[in-house]
Amino acid sequence: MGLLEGKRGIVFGVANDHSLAWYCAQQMHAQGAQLAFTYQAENLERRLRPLAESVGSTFIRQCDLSKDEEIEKVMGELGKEWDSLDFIVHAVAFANKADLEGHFVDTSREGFRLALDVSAYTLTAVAQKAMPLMKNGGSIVTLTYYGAEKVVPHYNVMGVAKAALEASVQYMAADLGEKGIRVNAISAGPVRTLAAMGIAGFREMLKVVEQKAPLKRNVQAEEVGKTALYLASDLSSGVTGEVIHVDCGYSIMGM
Ligand code: 0WE
Repeated sequence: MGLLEGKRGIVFGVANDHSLAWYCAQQMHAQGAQLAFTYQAENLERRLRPLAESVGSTFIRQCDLSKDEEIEKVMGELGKEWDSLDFIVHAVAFANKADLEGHFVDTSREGFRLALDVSAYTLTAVAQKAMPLMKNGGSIVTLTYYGAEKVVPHYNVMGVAKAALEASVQYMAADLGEKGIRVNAISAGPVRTLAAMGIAGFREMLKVVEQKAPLKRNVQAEEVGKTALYLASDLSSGVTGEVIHVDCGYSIMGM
């Protein structure tokens, strides 16, 4: 009997088979969950569709999370297929490449707005529009990064956005607790995904983690997926408003 038998969830943020969202989805599917997926832009459907179908999903929709109408439309359509929704995986972030290269202090108003809108506000937007479907309580899981807590060179406006996301997790957990909805974040160590590709010095970051982290290695995407499974399942029934570090212990070290 799977941990998510009879449960239904929607996953935002699968770009390809390296995506952390995809590792979450695989773990959840393996434990009996039924899954729905969305993709942000047309060119991403070609990648997502075969993955989603491989875990038996029939609900695959385009949804630009920066548009309220699109979120509402998708939730409306989901409500026609499913009478309730049990969990949400939010693995969505974006900042302009230029804002991840120079100094944070040089961030433009528009770059700041974009990063916070896509990387932080979308969690609230999705929860808001999903609320009518989450009739039996549920679990909302998002992904964050250490750059929210401490300065990571070049993470810049994304660090500020993740700080807003982590604060949103707490406020949402407080609001939604009475409905039996839990809201948590996983702070994942760096993983080679599309989002990490082309980031100057990413390889060096992986080496630093290997040296400094208590476990003396980098985190595996599957380990992030397993934590998402725990958070979506009844195993974590007493946990809400939390940021769980899945980083081989990196964040506990002072030096
Ligand atoms: O949250 C992230 C990455 C988020 C991200 C990545 C990109 C790359 C391509 C957001 N927006 C964009 N925009 C693009 O145009 N991570 C935790 C991975 C990451 O990104 C970094 C990191 C790490 C770790 C950027 C600088 C420094 C470290």
